Amino acid sequence: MFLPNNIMVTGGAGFIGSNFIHYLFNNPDFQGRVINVDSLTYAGNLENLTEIAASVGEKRYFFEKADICDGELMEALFKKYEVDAVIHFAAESHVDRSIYGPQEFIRTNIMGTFALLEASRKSWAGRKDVLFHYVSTDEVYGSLGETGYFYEDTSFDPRSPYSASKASAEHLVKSYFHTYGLPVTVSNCSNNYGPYHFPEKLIPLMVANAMEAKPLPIYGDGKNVRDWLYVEDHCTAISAIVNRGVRGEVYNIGGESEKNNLEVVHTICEVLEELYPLKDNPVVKEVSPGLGAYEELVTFVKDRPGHDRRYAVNCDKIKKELGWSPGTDFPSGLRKTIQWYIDNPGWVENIRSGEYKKWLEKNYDSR
Ligand code: NAD
Ligand code: TDX
Repeated sequence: MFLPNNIMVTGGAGFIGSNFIHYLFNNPDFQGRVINVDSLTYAGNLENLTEIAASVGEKRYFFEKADICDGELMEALFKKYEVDAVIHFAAESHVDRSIYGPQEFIRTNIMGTFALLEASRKSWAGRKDVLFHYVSTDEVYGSLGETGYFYEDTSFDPRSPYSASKASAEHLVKSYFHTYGLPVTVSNCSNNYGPYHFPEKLIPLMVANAMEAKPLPIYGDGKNVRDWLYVEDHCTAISAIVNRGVRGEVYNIGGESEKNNLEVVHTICEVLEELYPLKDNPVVKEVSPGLGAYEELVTFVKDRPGHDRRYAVNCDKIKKELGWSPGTDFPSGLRKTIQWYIDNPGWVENIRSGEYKKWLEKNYDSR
């Protein structure tokens, strides 16, 4: 049973938000409505939701092209749709972009969250049968050495403008619980991967580049560690928190799948060779006929400034208290993900030939 009826999903045209909307409509227990509020930045892609718009139609799925920083508009949408839950994904989400241009991160991630909190507080006026869920990140906790884990009570130590903006917004969300009694929950999640992942992030970038025989850029020594979570498991975790989580509480979500970047890229190359062998790849045949293995495309490049060394979350709390656990292990999740990119070449092509390409040309020439 999914309790809220009218769920505002912010950032629903992005990677995790669109997967969450798919998850909701694939779940027979959910009989409510979804209002997808997204301003369609470079990362927002309505193509992620074509099937939903077609299958669910206009009775239960609504798209509103809107900026979350516009508080008045947010309030009007609360009223129009009688919103009783907000699942707040909308954000500038890419660490590298936050290094090149932090301003939009401060605006959307901090000011946008503030505007939504205010809209919730005013519209819900003390109601307790409502929920504001903030999708935060494990990056707020900082960087780990070779051992240890992030726990829900680990002190914040953000290192990039991205993680600092997410931490700042998370503080605001918690303050609205304590000060105004706004029913909130927060989740701090590790690195997601899966379908519809924008090809600027490690896994989709490596898959898409390898398929096109382009270099696979590894930052620094490639030994930075991330804990990988299949995106569908993130959706089930959020659903558990929304339905059963204690209001005012924070839950870590992780995949219990630590890998360093070189391991990830090596596995991608291996799986790709199995699912899409070089000998059957028309682009490779044309542009790089002498290529002996996808792995030969690996190129070490300058390190990311302030590159966090290791993230690893302890997620015992959500496992014990809400009975959630990650259902997909890394090998099978990665296989499904790579197969999705092989089956959907047009999705990447549309992105790479549009806004993203223009941005890349302007900002990333030096790589
Ligand atoms: P994404 O970049 O793919 O999607 C973000 C979406 O937000 C886009 O559709 C974009 O158009 C929209 N958006 C941006 N600014 C907006 C604004 N001002 N108003 C309305 N919409 C706006 O991001 P993602 O990877 O899906 O991440 C979603 C959330 O999950 C983010 O809050 C991120 O911090 C968090 N998170 C992501 C990961 C991960 O591995 N991707 C891990 C932990 C937490
Ligand atoms: O080209 C690359 N080469 C490379 O070596 C890219 C894009 C990344 N990397 C490295 C940097 C990181 O160590 O791979 C690792 C993963 O990088 P990203 O995919 O950019 O993710 P990360 O910086 O870890 O942040 C992600 O997880 C936490 C999401 O983008 C965030 O939104 C989320 O909060």
